[in-house]
Amino acid sequence: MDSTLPSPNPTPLMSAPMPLYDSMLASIFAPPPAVLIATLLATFLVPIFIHFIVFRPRSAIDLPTFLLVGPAASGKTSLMISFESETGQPPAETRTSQTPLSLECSVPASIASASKYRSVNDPSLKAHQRFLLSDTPGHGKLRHIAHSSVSSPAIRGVIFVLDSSLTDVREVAEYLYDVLLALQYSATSSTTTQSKKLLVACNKSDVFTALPPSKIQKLLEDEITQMRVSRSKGILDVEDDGEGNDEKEWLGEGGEGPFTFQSMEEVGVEIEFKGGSVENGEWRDRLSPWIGSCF
Ligand SMILES: Nc1nc2c(ncn2[C@@H]2O[C@H](COP(=O)(O)OP(=O)(O)OP(=O)(O)O)[C@@H](O)[C@H]2O)c(=O)[nH]1
Ligand SMILES: [Mg+2]
Repeated sequence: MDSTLPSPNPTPLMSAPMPLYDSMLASIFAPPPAVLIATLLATFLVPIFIHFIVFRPRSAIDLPTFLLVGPAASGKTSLMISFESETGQPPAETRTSQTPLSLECSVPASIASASKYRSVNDPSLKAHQRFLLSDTPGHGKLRHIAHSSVSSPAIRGVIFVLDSSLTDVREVAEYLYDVLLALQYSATSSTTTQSKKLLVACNKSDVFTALPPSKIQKLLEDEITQMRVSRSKGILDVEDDGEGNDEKEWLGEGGEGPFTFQSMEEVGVEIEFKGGSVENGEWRDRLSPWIGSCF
């Protein structure tokens, strides 16, 4: 019978939740200005923020880099600018470089070595493989800029630009010797088996005194053979500590025979020679296959 009796005081029980409910409704339909502003900001800014996180463009720093080195006035800056230009034509004029400069360039993705495993119908083959072409000053006093970058792991390949007239073989050979030594050291101390790539670009082939790349290669090999002996002798005289420190300065595998660029493959450095002229707009076509082979 007790269950049928009305509750002694039902009103407080029913009306207790009402103020809370009302206040919630009131705050939803008439929020304080601070909450309104915060909500509006979040609504507009969060999607924009997510968009930039997800679709962030690849920064230039992530791109593989090809380094241009070589003696002063050999045509490094001209080559870089002509490669980047749509027509492949040389710049009107250049000045002696004093600071490094990089330009973003590209080659058709279809010539990148990794593309040989793709189907011919793969749409990604129509895209372009982007990379940075990085110019360095060739003046003797500024060569430390190039030397500090040559063995960097970020460098995908090194392009040594020389003037095909080869008026001073010794000067060119000395610079090349240092570049080769840095690449050899980097290849032999690296944990990966991937070899270092060097292209010797024999520029200014349009000039009538220009020598063919095969002749330049032979002259440089002969010069480096002599330098290798004299440099190793100098080191032995200065620091003959009997611990074989000269090995670090010896180019290529041990052995007293003549130096050849081919022999550098044994120490993990692959070298190729190519001739061409910025003036005739030839380098884009001649360099692209080699650059593609480095990917
Ligand atoms: N005839 C001819 N001249 C060229 C060629 N390439 C470059 N030159 C000229 O060579 C000169 C030097 O070119 P740069 O590109 O400034 O040489 P660089 O190697 O950058 O020189 P540094 O900045 O001093 O290291 C310029 O007057 C160019 O016009 C070429 O293929 N043929
Ligand atoms: Mg320059």
